[in-house]
Amino acid sequence: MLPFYSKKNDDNGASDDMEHGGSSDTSRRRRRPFYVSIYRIIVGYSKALIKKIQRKKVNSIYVFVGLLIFVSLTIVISSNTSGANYETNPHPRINEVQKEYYNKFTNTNPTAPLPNKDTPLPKDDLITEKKGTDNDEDIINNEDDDLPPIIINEDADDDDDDDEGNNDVKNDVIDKNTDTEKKFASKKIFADNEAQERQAAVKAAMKFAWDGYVKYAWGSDELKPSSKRPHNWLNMGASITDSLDTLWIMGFKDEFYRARDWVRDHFNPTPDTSLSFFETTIRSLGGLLSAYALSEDQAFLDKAVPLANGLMKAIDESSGIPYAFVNPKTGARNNQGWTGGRSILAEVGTVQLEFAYLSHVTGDPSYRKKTFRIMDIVYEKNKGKGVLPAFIDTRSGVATSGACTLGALADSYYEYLMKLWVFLGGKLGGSKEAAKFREMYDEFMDDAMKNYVFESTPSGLVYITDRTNGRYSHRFEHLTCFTGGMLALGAAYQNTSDSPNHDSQRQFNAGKGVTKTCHEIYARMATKLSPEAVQFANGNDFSPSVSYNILRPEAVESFFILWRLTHDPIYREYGWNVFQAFESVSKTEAGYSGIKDVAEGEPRIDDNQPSWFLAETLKYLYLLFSPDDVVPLDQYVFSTEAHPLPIIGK
Ligand code: DMJ
Repeated sequence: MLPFYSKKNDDNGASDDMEHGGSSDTSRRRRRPFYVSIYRIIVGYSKALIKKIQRKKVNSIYVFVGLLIFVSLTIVISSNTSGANYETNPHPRINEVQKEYYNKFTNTNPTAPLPNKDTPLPKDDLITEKKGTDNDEDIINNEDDDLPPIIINEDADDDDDDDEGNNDVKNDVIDKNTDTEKKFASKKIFADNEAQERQAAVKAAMKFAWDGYVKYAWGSDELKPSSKRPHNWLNMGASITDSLDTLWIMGFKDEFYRARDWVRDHFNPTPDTSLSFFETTIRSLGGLLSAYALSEDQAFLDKAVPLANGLMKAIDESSGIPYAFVNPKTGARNNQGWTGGRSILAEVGTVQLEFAYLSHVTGDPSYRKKTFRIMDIVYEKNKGKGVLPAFIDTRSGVATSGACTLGALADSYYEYLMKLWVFLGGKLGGSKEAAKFREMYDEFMDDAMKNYVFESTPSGLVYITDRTNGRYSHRFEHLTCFTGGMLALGAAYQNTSDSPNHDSQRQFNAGKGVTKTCHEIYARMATKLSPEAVQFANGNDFSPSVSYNILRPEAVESFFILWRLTHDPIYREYGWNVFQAFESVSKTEAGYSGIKDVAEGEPRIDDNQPSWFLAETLKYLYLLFSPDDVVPLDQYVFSTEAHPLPIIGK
């Protein structure tokens, strides 16, 4: 394996220090947790008790006090230690999944020889986009040869006449006669019939998955498609809020309005229970807001506002950093024990698009101000460290521990820095605020490109890995496949006045490289489905290290973005291959299910249809086979849960 970036660098000490628990003054100033003090008292007491026992001087008062302290200590430790209100986490699934990431991805115990700083530098041709590639016909290059290829969709209306008589396409969009809906009336015909057929197949898959959910799990979070039962973990009807915009975009009008009725009549935005700030924001609030943006139906905003007001209580007033869980009614909030009572980078940094859009449509700036402040604090408190450790001290905003990664627990923090810049109009010149997000993103991506991007042997597959205490794990998660689209979009949209000194060409190529790797990971498995994570090793490319597949969207998300940016047909082929694997392996009687091991000849299903399959995976596949003006990238930005929100900047 070879480091992807051609420049040798010696300036990564900051990150390493940080990984050791913080080189900064802030970490030294941190107060000793109170349970450590209690622990010390107990040890002292136990020593005294043992002496008494040895001298046969123990009496019943001593034993009673001892028992009392033991029981109290057990309760204190098991109920978490973040300094907020501690509640038992009512969402075991989130705990399970996140804990699993934590254990699997922070444990560095590589089984194969790993590359290091002395490993030879990469070949130039892998990191330099050359003119004369197959893509040249499909893309319009910037005048400056050093900039990445950018698709200019000037002729979006030119084909108007061509689609006369193309009934299938017209039937495919909602035909209610409002301006908003007209935006989704496709004006361009497909480049070929094949794309149209594939789009129809994806649409049929959505119908099948949705119908199963409606029949067996209506109103619950998710469908168990094999046992045909509901599954709840957020208790917010997650599949409904997550699917609204997909239904709209695909033209499922009746289904969309039935879901709207459920939201209006049954969705409780302020339940008296503990909610995940992040999951509820991206699946419920994001889904409602996107549905509002597309349909302009007030019912969605009427629920989004009280939901957001309750969720905002997760933000600690003094530090400005949110806790992981909040009760929207009482305001009680807490972090989880397995994070050491800390907040998670991806969770604090992946809510801003949703809240900023809410400010835009309500005219109330507080949602935007408070959530943008989170980004400012995290950036300021960790300036110069490069790619950050994934755990954040809720009281200070300092990134304290965990792997430095663009993957699990951190991923969408970086995605949102770039997308906030797009959302605020950065691509077109934007505001100072937009430029600030772009600067943050560029700084992190510079470090990522120098220190986290590698290339495998023998196949030269580009991948991005994580680093803990200076050691690379060389694991690559399916979750990290989103970086393909993020890097490519960030590079293609780069605006020289906002980020003059960053190597967009290299980032664009890295994005393409990662996207190709993600397809390869699907293609090399017996089931043609990607495992959750692979381990790269010298001379052997990769092998699965976490074998399940849970219908995640990140690979098809990157195929979609790269398709829109390059129009290279390879991305449609990639997407079609993955879709066919879902059809042949993951489809059950009533919906689509994750599988337990992608390497098994006869894969066992896990009996869960995650709401992101409807929100993201099928939506991105559908858009991959759609004309460019179906949710055009120059007008919409996709949230991390693939909910399109209109770009509000000029
Ligand atoms: C989704 O909920 C979102 O895409 C999130 O950002 C990451 N994980 C899942 C999909 O894998």
